[in-house]
This record gives sequence, C-alpha cells and structure tokens, in this order.
Amino acid sequence: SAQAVGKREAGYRAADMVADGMVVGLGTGSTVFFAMERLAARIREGLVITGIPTSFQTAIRARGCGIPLATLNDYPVIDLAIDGADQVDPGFALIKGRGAAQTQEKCVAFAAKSLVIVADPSKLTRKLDAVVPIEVLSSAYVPVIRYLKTIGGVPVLREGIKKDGPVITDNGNMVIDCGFGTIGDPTALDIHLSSIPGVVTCGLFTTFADKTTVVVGDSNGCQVLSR
Ligand code: DER
Repeated sequence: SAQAVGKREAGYRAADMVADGMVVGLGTGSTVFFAMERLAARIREGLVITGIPTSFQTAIRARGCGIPLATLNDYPVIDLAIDGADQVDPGFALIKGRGAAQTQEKCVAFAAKSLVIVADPSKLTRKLDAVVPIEVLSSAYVPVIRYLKTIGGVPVLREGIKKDGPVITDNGNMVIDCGFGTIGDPTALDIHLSSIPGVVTCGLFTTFADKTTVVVGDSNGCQVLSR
C-alpha cells in the first residue's frame, strides 16, 4: 500500500541518519520496523551500533534481525532515538501509545540527544485530537477513570483482542485510551495527566520538540522536517 511505502521510505531515511558507534533508541510500531530493517542491512555491511529497545516486540524484532541490544541503564545517554507516532502537530507535539509502549518510549526519548519521528502523512495534523493512551496502575484504574471524566475526558479501558480482559503492558500495567476532542494545550494536558496519582505515563510527548526531527514518507520519497 502507499502508506506502507511511505513508512518504509521514512524508516529507511531515519536509519541512514545513524552513524557508526551510536547508541540508538529503537521505538515501537510498524514504521520503526522499517528503520530496523535498514539498520540490520547496514550492520551486515559493517555498521556498529547498540540498540535500546522500547518494548518486548521491538527487542524480539531486533534480535531477529541481528541488532545488538543493551538497556537504558547500561546507556543512560542515547545518541539518536527513532520512533513512530499516532499524531504529530506543527510544533512537533506528539500523541503516542497506540502500541501501548509509551512508557519506555518516553524514557528513551528523554534520554536521547536527538529524536527522529518517522511517519506517513496520515499522522500529521494541525491540532492533536486523537485519543491519548494512558498507562495506569491496575490497582488504580477506577479512580483514574472517574477523575478523567471530571476533566472532560472520555476514558475507555483498553481490552485485549487475542487476550480476554484488559491489555497488560510490558510493565505489567493497564492502558486507558482517553478522548479529549481537540486538545487546545497539549503541554498543559501532558503535565496534568502525568501528575495524576496512578498514571504511569501518558501518550502526550510535548517536551522533546526542540530535539526532534520528523521524517515524513510517502510513495514519492520523504521529507525531513525540523522546527
Ligand atoms: O505506540 C506507539 O507509540 C507507536 O510509535 C505508534 O504510535 C506508531 O505506530 P505505527 O508506526 O505502527 O503507526
């Protein structure tokens, strides 16, 4: 599909930004998968990197294609993180978490000197208005859901598809997908949601824009956007 071609273009372009010897944050999702595919090819040509995965899925895929892995505690400073997004606004504020990996993704983004977001054009939006995935302690999801309703949210506990009951994250928590309609002030909402007791990580990424580059791929190639 054109979207898959775009994701591949963006992923490959991001992978070509990686220099020898780098510690590389490996995000989660189908677009990053293309970046990993290109990194694996470059490793076979002699590139030496250390990958820091953001989910079990990414770690499994990285091992499968020969990308050497380590942990964030081994490498607390990451040279370049490559990740996807659900939505990107013109100021490079993001909604992430469709893959329920936003907790480790946010830690890797925080530790990275630069963040490369790879996306197809469908992710670009003037105003963030997608649901915000919120990782929440399973011991506190009911009061968190109640509170989200009082601040205008429409919270839904994420149910598994090939698993009965709620989705359980790689960190052993649950996920609430919360709609807020059009988000007027993403930074304020990020800070607000992140401060709720019981919330582990919300999927608004609003504090990394200055170190972010967005690579948008479509069937004609890709554009590299900087702020
Ligand atoms: O869950 C995530 O944060 C992923 O990065 C997601 O937002 C993007 O996944 P995709 O590249 O498969 O669209």
